[in-house]
Amino acid sequence: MTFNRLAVATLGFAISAGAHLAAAGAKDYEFQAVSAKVKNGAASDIAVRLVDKRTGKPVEGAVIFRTRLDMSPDTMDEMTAKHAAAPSSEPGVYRFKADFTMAGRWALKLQAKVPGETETVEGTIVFNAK
Ligand SMILES: [Cu+2]
Repeated sequence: MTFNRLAVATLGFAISAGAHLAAAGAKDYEFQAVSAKVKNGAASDIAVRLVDKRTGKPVEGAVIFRTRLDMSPDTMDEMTAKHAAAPSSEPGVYRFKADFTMAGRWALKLQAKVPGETETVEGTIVFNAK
C-alpha cells in the first residue's frame, strides 16, 4: 500500500515536470540591445544580448542563423544594410559590424537556435544610428 502511494506520487511528479518542460519555449528568451545608440557609417559596432527571462541570465552558445538589418522602423522596409558577425568575449553578447548608409532607426531581426531549446528564438532590436 505504501509502495503504491509512492508510485502514484512519483507518476504525478513526472507528469507535472513534463508539463513544465512543454510550457517552456522560445518566448522564454529575449534579445536586447547592448546599446540602442550606434554610430552611423561603415563598420559600425552593434551588439545584442540574449537573456533567459526565467533567470535573467545571459545565454551563451546560441547560433544566430538568420539576420536582416533594415530601416523598417522609419518606414523604409526595403532599405537594408550589410552586416557580419564579429567576435565577442562577453557571455551572451553577440556582435556585428554593420555598414549603415543612413542615419535613423534600423531594425536588426534575428533568428537563433539556443542550446536545449527546440523552438527557434526570434527577436527584433531597433538601433538608432547617428
Ligand atoms: Cu533609410
